Amino acid sequence: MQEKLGAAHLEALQELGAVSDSEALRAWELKYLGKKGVVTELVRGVGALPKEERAEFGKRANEVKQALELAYADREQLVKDQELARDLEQGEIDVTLPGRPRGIGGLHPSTTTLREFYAIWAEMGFQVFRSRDVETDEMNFELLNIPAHHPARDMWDTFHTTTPGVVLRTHTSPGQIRSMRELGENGTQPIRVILPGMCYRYEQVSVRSEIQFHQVEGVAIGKHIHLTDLKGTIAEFARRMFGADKDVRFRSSYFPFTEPSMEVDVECLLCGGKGCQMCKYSGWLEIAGCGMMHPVVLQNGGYDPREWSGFAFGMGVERMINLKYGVKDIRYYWGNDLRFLEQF
Ligand code: FA5
Repeated sequence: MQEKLGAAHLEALQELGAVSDSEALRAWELKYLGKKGVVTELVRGVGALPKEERAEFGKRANEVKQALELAYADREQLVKDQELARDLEQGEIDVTLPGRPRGIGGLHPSTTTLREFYAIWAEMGFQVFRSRDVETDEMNFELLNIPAHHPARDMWDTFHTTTPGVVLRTHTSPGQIRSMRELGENGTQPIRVILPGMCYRYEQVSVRSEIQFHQVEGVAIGKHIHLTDLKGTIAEFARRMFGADKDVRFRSSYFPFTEPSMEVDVECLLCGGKGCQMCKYSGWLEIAGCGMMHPVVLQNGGYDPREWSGFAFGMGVERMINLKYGVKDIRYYWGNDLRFLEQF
């Protein structure tokens, strides 16, 4: 076996020295190092040797294999260089051809849409306030008028961390409390902010629902803010976002942190209100939850609800992109499929 190995080594090196093109190179690799190659078979044959010879032979066989692999890599480089030189000489490569363009990447549709949001809301007097993704249970629920064990907690399936009382925010609403406390100067200043960010829910992923998605929250606090201000503001946003000809409607709803609470629908962008698959034949598409801020929440933010009032809203960004561009499956956003992402 040792002699066979030595002979195979020599023969392989000699043959490799004569190889001058890629085809012959591939054939050589198959013959010596392939699955059924000479050297591979020899290595495999170690089991047939007497026990005391196996270790020595195994070691030597590996050395030969490694040496041949190295020699192959060297030859491969040489053959490639020679082939390129030959092609250039024969004019098979046209060096005057323009180079292949390299993709430069682009912005994610959520990012471009968020930027669209910022521009529209900035024109309407709202500044961006950033709030954290990892929240306390107190901010995410309790201070928003959702005490422990309150049945409304079921509205938000929560990712808990290993630290008790610390969760991934299920919505951007905890930013209501943070913005009031940070910007309100102990409940003495009016505020008008939007709070964009990623939210996380322990939900069954489906065509409509992801476990992470962006929301944009809005908060306006002042001394004479009424329901009409909320309706006018949201309707104006929808007109700027989806087109001036689109109708908007408000439906009564329930959120523990607003009273009264509403959901906002915009006329279906696909069928213009006639009814289609996208709007489930209702003619309307939901774009936001909103309402007048609950007195308890205002108080938790440092404001006296007898003097101050405000409104808040929360919009789902990816669902809104779905509506705008007729995207049928929310899972595309984090699927990293370039065929989808490159369309934006
Ligand atoms: C809320 O999260 C409230 N915090 C909104 C709010 C804010 C109401 C301020 C009143 C005042 P809701 O759970 O409905 O509400 O979510 C708001 C929006 O987030 C939905 O309309 C939807 O567009 C989006 N959304 C909710 N869950 C998902 C999900 N799993 N995947 C993608 N988008 C979602």
